[in-house]
Amino acid sequence: MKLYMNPVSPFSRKARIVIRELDLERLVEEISVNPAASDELRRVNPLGKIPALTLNDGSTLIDSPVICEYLNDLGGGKLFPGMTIWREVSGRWRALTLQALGDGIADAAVARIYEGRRPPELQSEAAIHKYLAVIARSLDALEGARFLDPATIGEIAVACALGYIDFRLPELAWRDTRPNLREWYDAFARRASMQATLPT
Ligand SMILES: N[C@@H](CCC(=O)N[C@@H](CS)C(=O)NCC(=O)O)C(=O)O
Repeated sequence: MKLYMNPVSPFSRKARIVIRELDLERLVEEISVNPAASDELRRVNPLGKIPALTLNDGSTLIDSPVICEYLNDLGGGKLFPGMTIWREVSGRWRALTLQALGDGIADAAVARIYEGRRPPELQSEAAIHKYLAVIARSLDALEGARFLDPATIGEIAVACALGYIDFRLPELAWRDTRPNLREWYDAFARRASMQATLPT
């Protein structure tokens, strides 16, 4: 299998963490691409986005939640809690909603960075303000969130979003006003899978 990714992309990082958490490294070749300039990526993913995972039968999976759930199934993981009569059903929806919140923060952070790369006369202050407001509101919500151990895809998605903000938007200084989130993230960031996938 080939994972089209980039070492800075928070969505790619989710898949790369799942691969490492479930010891799937020898099954997946990671191919670093620039999504803005890779014809090969556009051939496998018409959206031109990373991550994309090509399977050995020639098919392709796109969108990090889909790719991560496939990898979780392949590795027999528990990162996506199931819905059985034995298990608390809400566990699955909590994990998926936390993933959606983490991905939404990453979406807003990536959009803010892309906006800043446009020619100054085309940049929209209103758009940047909106992206930053989404990030701030969502981080405030996470300050009151309950994070689980063992972690799920929700915890992984939030950690990838925070790692991206640290890398690209350190001026947000999100730790200053969110001590609970800081304490959880700083411990989570010590995991081997997080250390092996630091944005570079
Ligand atoms: N919902 C997608 C988002 C993926 C995404 O936005 N990836 C960015 C890089 S971090 C990208 O490929 N951007 C290129 C573009 O939008 O043209 C996912 O979860 O995989």
